Amino acid sequence: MKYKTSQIRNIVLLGHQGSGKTILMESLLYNAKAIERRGTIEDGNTAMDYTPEEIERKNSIYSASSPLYWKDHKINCIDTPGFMDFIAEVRATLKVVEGAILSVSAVSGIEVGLEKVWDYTREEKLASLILINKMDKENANFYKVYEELKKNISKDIIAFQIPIGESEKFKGVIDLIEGSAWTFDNGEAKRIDIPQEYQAKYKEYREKLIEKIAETNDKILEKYLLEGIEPTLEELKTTALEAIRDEKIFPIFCASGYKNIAVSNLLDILTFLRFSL
Ligand SMILES: Nc1nc2c(ncn2[C@@H]2O[C@H](COP(=O)(O)OP(=O)(O)OP(=O)(O)O)[C@@H](O)[C@H]2O)c(=O)[nH]1
Ligand SMILES: [Mg+2]
Repeated sequence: MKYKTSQIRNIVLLGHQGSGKTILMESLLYNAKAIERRGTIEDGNTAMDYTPEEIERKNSIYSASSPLYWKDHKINCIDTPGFMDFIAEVRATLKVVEGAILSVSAVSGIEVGLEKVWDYTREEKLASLILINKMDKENANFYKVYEELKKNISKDIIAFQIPIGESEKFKGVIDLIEGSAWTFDNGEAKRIDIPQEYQAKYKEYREKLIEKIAETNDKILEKYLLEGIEPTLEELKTTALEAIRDEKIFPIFCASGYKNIAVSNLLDILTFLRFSL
């Protein structure tokens, strides 16, 4: 199949060492049916860390890439090493992509490697999504990491999703724009009603998101603030897309690469995000 430019995405996975990029890539590849089984770092059989040195050291040394075919799109995705000694190589890859996913551990939060790649992506003016990853891990804390990111990285970071459960109870996400909730079975998304106990949180975070998106567009802001008219779903999506592209906002998503939870949503989001015009 031939892909038009509008169906192609070129993106890079960035983040501190051990923030889960290679394992996330494993789930992305699995969902896109590029591999039949998901490998692990411990077994040394991941698609991206395939060199003897990487298998031996149990971390990425080289950038590796693979296309992901998803819903009539071709997403070229580069997995990069987070280890500081190899960061020079990472910088070069930023020249050939249009967007970045910055992986942050839901347990460790901000680490020096994240601060580095954040600076690089700003220098390169790359549209950037932030993924609060490893949501299944003991002591994972989405809200703590989210607040920390807003305070110390950028006030323009804003949640597009909130998690359903955390650590061993992490089972899915609520999409704040669409107003939908999702749980996962072997990576496959199943739509559910927003659970009753999440209604208040959903409303609170959705309102913050709408406000933030509206602030990037005078026309929508005026309607929203002065006339109290909420933007339509279409307006929200278009305005969000432009704001992400212009680096006015940096959306937060959450997932567990290891358990393959909310990874297929990420693929959907990437097909939606036309980074370049
Ligand atoms: N619980 C849990 N563990 C994870 C997850 N993702 C990765 N891990 C573990 O965290 C460790 C590091 O994962 P990697 O995927 O190699 O991290 P990375 O960001 O590619 O690391 P570098 O390539 O060194 O920068 C491994 O032991 C993984 O099994 C996750 O979603 N949940
Ligand atoms: Mg890696």
